[in-house]
Amino acid sequence: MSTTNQELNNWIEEVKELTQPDRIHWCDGSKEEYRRIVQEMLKSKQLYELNQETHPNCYLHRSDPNDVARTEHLTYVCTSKSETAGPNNNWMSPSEGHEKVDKLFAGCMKGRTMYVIPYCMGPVESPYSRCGVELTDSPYVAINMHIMTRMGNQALKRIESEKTFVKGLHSTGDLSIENRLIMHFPEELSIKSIGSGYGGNALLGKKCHALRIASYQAKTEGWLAEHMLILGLQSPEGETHYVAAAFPSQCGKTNLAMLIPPETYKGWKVWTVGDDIAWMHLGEDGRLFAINPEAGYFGVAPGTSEKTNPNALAMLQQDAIFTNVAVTEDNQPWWEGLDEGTPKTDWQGRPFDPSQGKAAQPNSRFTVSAKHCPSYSPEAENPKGVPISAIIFGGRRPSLIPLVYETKSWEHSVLVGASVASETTAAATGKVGVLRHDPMAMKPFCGYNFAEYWQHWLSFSSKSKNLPKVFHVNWFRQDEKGEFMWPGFGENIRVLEWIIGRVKGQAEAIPTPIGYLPARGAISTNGLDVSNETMDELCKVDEQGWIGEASKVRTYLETFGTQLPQELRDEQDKIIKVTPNKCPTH
Ligand code: SAT
Ligand code: MN
Repeated sequence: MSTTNQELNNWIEEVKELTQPDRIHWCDGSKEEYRRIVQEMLKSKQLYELNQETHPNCYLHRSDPNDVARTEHLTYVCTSKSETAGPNNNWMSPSEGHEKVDKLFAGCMKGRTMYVIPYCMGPVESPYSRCGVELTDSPYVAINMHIMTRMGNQALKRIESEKTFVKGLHSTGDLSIENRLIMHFPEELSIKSIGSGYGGNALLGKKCHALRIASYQAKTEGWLAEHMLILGLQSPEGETHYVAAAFPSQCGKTNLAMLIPPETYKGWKVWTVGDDIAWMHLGEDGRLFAINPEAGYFGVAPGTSEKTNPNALAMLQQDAIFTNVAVTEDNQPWWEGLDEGTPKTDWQGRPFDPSQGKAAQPNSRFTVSAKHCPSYSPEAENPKGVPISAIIFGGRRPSLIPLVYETKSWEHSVLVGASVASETTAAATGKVGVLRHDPMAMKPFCGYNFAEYWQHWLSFSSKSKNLPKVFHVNWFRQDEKGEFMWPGFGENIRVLEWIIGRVKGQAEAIPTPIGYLPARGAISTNGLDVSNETMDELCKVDEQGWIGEASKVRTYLETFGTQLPQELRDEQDKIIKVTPNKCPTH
């Protein structure tokens, strides 16, 4: 097969010469193709069949044990000037980047098949969607891209008429960390990734394209590419408000996006538009409209249960790929947090022995089509996107940060987004549980200098008077005993209700220096085992604590030097006169 797009043909020829694959397979995106690749992978033991009675069409993939998460220290943004990438990215010049990575690509596909995967991020009919082509020697990537994107013929057709696409070259290489590099060339709209088969490093449509490359494009074109879930909250009166929320990886985006209201919230319903990425454009009326560029979920398995996310459990009963989970005696997928079953084999295929660690890898994942989610919103297919009433930022913060507060202005919102910090998780290699700055939950994903990114966010207030209200939430506050103070999960709808109440000008709030906090009783605790004292504690401002927090944030922001937008300093000074560098950084 080939295409009428000469640029694509030429590029494939170049890559063929460099990587020397034995065969080339053009993906058409059909169900038959998916089944064929699965069959081949079963034969070569890259996939294992799970219990087909309980989990029809579900398969297990086991990664190389040193390839189970994103490797941020091997991820680069290669731009002609280092300032473009900024202190928030690892930088290399494009010429050095190509040279280093091409050496690793030389001959790497010998004996392998190269899959050509044309894909479209977003509904194929949407003017906001963007296409790419991933060339990969990984059949695991091919079947995951089948689920995660609109791919094959439909995408190729759009590429042929649109004539532009992001070029993504991927190979698992030898899977060794020494020979792993994830390189982005935003100025050339291209990606080169080698040495890892893991989701965020290898499914190039996701973080590499839809966040790093897209954020760079979004800046020049006047829109936003964000690490945000999108949900619709429908009230008993039938009114639906859409909300976009940014939390770092493994902080519950998927659970919030698929929330099922508790008994006390009869008549309420959450619709899932997306669980990880939002592309937002200003509409004619000045509202922000969001599309989910993805077509599936690549979610964290551990902790997913009947209590935390029953919708996810339901959608994982069929047609799912599980990566690095454990299996039970009767061959069902298993992970820590599930109420039923016991693991017989751990994620590395060994008989489960608790002394060797957890049964499922802490960053084990599922891949499943968005359409299988019982709360999937038909609006996810709307080419115009959904209008966003509220944006929420959040992170894992055991202390200080209240359950929820609303910002005072758009400028303050950008400061609050830029100030997001969170404890690290197993989604990236490195130590877990360390507090790190993660502005807008984009630290690992912003394809250019954060200082310019904040400037870009600030610019929206001059373009529209109809922007969403902005909030910060924290589901993870702990008491002195280390117990979570807020029940979270389905009960988070109480906070969403207050947020939408604020949007409608109905819910009560108290102005404080850090923003508007819920008035006493404004968040319903009806039917909840949370005392008034706990609610007071969750919704109070600890002034001394905030002075320390602001000081740490300022020290971090000042690392961006003269490029840091003055508005952010001014906003902080409005809250408290901050002296940076007095406190040690996080
Ligand atoms: O990077 S992944 O997309 O694989 C998962 C995550 O960290 O959100
Ligand atoms: Mn994510």
